[in-house]
Amino acid sequence: MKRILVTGALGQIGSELVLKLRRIYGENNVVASSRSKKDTANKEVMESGPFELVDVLNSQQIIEATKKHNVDTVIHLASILSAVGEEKPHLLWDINMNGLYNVLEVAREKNHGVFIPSSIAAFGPSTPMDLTPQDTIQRPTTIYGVSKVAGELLCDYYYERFGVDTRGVRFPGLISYEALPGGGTTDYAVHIYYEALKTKEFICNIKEGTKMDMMYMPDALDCIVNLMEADSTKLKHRNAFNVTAMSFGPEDVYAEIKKHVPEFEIKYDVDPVKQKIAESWPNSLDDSAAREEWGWTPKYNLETMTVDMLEKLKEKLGNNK
Ligand code: AKB
Repeated sequence: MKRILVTGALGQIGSELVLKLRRIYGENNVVASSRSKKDTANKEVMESGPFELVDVLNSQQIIEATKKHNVDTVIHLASILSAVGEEKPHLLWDINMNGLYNVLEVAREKNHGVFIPSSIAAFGPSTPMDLTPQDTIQRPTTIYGVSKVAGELLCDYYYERFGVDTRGVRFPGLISYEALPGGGTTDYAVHIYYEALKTKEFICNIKEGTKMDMMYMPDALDCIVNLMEADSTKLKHRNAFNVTAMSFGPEDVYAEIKKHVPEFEIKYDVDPVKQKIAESWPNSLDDSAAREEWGWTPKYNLETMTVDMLEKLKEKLGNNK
């Protein structure tokens, strides 16, 4: 990667990824893009290097941005997540599928690489739930999951048929302190940290005992960079690598936070839609293909992530007691 365009750059992943990429590849070589400028967005993402307004539903805007900045890689993050998808399935299909199609078509014409995140949502209730294999049954029951499976296949097709260098991972729930996630099922695992410091009480919308794979954002960012920099000849899977760093339920993350915030309390008020989605996803993934093919290894587990999250959030919330 030398000159990179990031779509959806003001979201949870993009807000941190753009700054990391600019540190590695140079400020002017990483173009942040978004459909609109958000007031709540990290201004540094828009101001520390090139920024373009790109709606992924508008191919012309993608072409203009890639041409203007002579891009060799697009990291395509613009997407709608699982819970919002169940509220707005048509919008999800439009953005997740037509947006991806437009990005892949521009990549085919301009001959550049693409990173596309898939998700644990690409699995469903008939998938083996524990140590879910890399290659297994994929019959998801959410529109988000359906779009992810279709996206994985489309990316494989663009590689096989047109030689587009497509690569991707199946991200688990991502935990971070910079930008909040928007509309996912795993969002509780971010909000719990904020509430532990802000109100010392968290009302959890996912049932006790519901295990899902999770990852701390610094590991997720390394995933993207390391996979995109990996030797192409070593990749057998290319798209949709299982990756994980930890697997936990709400009671596990609560117990870990409580070690640092003893007065913290949790209550449950389960959201049936999110709970059904969570139960349809794996408890834990087998990510050995990513480990073997491009050396994936996470740095953080629940314990070390919790220490870092609480420290960074205390600074952010001005709560240094
Ligand atoms: C979601 O919960 O929708 C996302 C995901 C696991 O893809 N965080």
